[in-house]
Amino acid sequence: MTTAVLSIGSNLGDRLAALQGAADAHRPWLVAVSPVYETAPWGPVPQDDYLNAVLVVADAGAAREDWLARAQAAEQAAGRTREQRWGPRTLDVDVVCVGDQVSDDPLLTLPHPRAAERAFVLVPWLTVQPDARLGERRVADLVAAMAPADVAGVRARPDLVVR
Ligand code: A4P
Ligand code: MG
Repeated sequence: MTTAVLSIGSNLGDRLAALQGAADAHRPWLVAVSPVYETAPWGPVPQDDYLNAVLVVADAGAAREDWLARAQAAEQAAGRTREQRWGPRTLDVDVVCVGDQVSDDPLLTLPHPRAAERAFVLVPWLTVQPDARLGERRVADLVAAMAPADVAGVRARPDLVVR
């Protein structure tokens, strides 16, 4: 059995439809879907705000590579093309963690190397797994240690729901 946490994000086109598409693509394994958040863009590229959410998925038969393959299939189904690193995209699906597995493979690094510093990953994740851990650290502690402005940039959108 592997349980994985996936971060989903969109800032191009119909953002909510893209997130819903990611949930639909993972329907057979879907355990929980976080609320939707509108988030200030992270990283060096100026771009529009994202919608972000987190999916928890589980599959007794899945290896970690299967979660990456499923994530990339969902991106392709959303019409994702790979252009600029950290640039705008119809759908990004990142594998945040697969159980407590650790990997330094550049094709699938686990836990995701930038998840711990991203409020747009950690804040939604906490809503569905309040006791979540990222490596040695509690996600709640990571959020508590973040700059307040980073956390404030992650705004709940209760009017937008992914199921
Ligand atoms: N890869 C390695 N480890 C992983 C993993 N754990 N999960 C490899 C997913 N992929 C992993 O990813 C590049 C390569 O990383 C893949 O071939 C895979 O084998 P990519 O999706 O092709 O490229 P990318 O998405 O441009 O790069 P990256 O590093 O995933 O971008 P980020 O870091 O996800 O940045 N701001 C807000 N507010 N919300 C966002 O969702 N997203 C980005 C994208 C930037 N700013 C954002 C958001
Ligand atoms: Mg990505």
